[in-house]
Amino acid sequence: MGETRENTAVVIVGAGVAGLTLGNFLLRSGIECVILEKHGREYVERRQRAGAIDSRGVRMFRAWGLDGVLEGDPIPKVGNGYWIDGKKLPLEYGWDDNRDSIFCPQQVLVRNLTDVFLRAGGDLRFEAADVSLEDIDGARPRASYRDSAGSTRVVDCDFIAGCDGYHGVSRASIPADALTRYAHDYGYSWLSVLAQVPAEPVGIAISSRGLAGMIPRGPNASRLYLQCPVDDTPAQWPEGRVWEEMEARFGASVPTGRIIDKRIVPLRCVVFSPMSHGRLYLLGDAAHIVPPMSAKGLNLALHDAEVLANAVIARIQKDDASLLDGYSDTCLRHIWNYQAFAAWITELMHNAGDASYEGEFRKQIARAELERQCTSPAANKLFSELIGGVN
Ligand code: RFL
Repeated sequence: MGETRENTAVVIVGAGVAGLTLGNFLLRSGIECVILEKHGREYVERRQRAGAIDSRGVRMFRAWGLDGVLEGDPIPKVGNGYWIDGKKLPLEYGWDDNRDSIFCPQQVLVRNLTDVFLRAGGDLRFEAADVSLEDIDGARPRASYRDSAGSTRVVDCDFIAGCDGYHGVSRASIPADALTRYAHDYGYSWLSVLAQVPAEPVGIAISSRGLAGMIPRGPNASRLYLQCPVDDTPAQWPEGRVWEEMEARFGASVPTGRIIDKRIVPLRCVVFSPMSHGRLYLLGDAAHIVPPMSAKGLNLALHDAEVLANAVIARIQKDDASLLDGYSDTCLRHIWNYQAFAAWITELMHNAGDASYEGEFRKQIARAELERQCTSPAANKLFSELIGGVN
């Protein structure tokens, strides 16, 4: 098979939320880019994961004239509830008063971003196999891959955006000694379940059996979360056990439905620093992981995409490299801020329930803090602003 050689300004590896958002921002700004995605379109658009776009993310899409990407498969406007030991918390101050944040299933956002990008003439190549990045330290790095016909293609560019998630090739292309990995494991996992059932009740249950959550992902789809030991496997959670445990932790009846996916997600924080090397820039899960309790992973990916888009635009259109030079520092400041929030809320919600991990003393502290959050307007303001991403 032959080899095709091409040129572009930016190669984006990965058509997830970070890659597609960046691609759309660049395309709207007249900057050429090619997105390389290893999976097929159908697979990418069906992957159900996150569902909450925080206030900052919603305002960002509005500012770029792209708020239409948040529409589709509407989820009824629902307020979150919180249960402790089977009793619903009487919230004197609501936790969801960050007005702009919305529920938007990740696959809806990905589908819409893909449509908008392709309609605007964007170059998005699915089923790009064996992507490899070369000369990332040089003036003209390149990405090579095999297309679906088996031909090798090489794309030379000015910059590469590594948006290919935690297990992608981008970060692995950086010499290991050039990156520092900061990580923390919480010592427990979530069984994450996707079920064909409307979310009812909606919210988080704190119980001595462990945390549970039920969050809408569409009119007839929900994500269920059940805290479990790190060495649990999905096979240890047959359907009947999932529904029984949900009811026991919520202390309320939960409608049952078909379970379509079950996986164990360890709760951990990871940050790689710096987030760039030569002309390769890391975005989203390729550079950091936050525990799902914080619902910030997707939102951090959106932030990275906007920071890099503005930096590349300044570099190409105004010959100003300062934003690109500061890309890693700018993102890391925001990421550590969100990591601080993620650590706080993860420990608060889990310590208040099953004391077997952190002990009774931490449990009582967490319960006192929860009560303060529910009854103190000052504490609640802090919480709302953090969860709304207003900081
Ligand atoms: P993505 O979305 O994983 O996209 C990466 C893309 O790169 C492709 N890829 C490659 N392409 C080419 N060559 C390669 N070698 C490649 N390797 C991979 C992949 O196919 C994919 O298309 O990463 P991105 O863009 O950084 O976005 C990150 C978010 O997806 C992630 O942080 C969130 O889903 C995390 N997350 C949540 N975040 C929130 O903000 N709110 C939530 O409520 C929330 N819930 C969740 C979550 C993650 C979950 N899982 C699966 C761990 C719930 C769950 C269950």
